[in-house]
Amino acid sequence: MFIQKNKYLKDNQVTDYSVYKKRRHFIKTMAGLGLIASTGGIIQPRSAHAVGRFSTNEKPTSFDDISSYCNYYEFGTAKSDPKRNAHSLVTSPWSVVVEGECERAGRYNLEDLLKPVSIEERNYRFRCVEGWSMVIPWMGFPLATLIKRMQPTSKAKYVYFETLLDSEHMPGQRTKVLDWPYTEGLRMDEAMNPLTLLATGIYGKDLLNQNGAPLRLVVPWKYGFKSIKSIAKIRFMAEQPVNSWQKANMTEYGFYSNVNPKVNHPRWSQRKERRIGEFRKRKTLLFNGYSEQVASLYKGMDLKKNF
Ligand SMILES: Nc1nc2c(c(=O)[nH]1)N[C@H]1C(S)=C(S)[C@@H](COP(=O)(O)O)O[C@H]1N2
Ligand SMILES: [Mo]
Repeated sequence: MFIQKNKYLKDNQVTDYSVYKKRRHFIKTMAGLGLIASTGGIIQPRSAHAVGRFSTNEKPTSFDDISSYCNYYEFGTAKSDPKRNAHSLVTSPWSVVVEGECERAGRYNLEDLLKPVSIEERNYRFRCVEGWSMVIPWMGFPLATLIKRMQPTSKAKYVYFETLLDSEHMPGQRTKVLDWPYTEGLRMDEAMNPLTLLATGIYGKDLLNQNGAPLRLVVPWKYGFKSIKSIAKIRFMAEQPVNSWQKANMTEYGFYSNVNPKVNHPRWSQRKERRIGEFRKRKTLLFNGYSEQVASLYKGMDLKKNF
């Protein structure tokens, strides 16, 4: 049972996990009957709205799987390592440095960064480059909200992200598996797309450290490694940044990393995926099923070259 609520939710948006599950069932039933409009009590219009507008109604992966089967190399390279090791990460106090091509550069306390935003709930498909996928009920807010507030200049064409550099509390950083800190980047129009979230929670609960507390990126049409965890720095840039996995292996990992069943990884196919908790593989969908929202971003681009 998860009684700890997401700190960044307003009180009237809070539910615990058991209520959450009942509510989801109720929302689905009501939506099915066309009765969603006039419900009271714990059902938030916001949730119903979010479910309709951005969320998949596929069954969410269990909280246990989402928080046990992780990739967070700062805490080890095995899927089970982050859950075991990430307790050493200190997430409070937390601040985010904003720098580069913007008018509002500075160091922001997380509380100040989140105070004016409205946290939403969105079930997104999450597809890893290694061939597995999940459906995750994220809590978060659009990255676009933060970007607008920082007032990027006309030179800002890309947004770059960095995780904390702290080998004392991130034991994986004492090894050389990646060039630390972990970095990522998006083109400005990708960053501004309404699907792109900064997440603060999962299943109505604060993010656990292994899932990227206290603040992480979620880009649902891209492979999982683009969704950088525990963000400590955001930089507005004129040039395209290099991300950690590109740096590690340029031939295997690109800047765009859009989910695409027709563009294989050099060492394995990307045509199918295994949803965690299921046995039979599913066919992978172009842009992870989000074509309607994002295909226009890549019009005229060769997605085989820009992998
Ligand atoms: N800082 C940091 N962010 C990271 C990673 C990492 O190793 N370090 N791994 C990435 C990869 S490869 C994936 S698949 C997702 C996994 O997110 P999850 O463990 O919350 O499912 O996080 C991404 N973000
Ligand atoms: Mo990944």
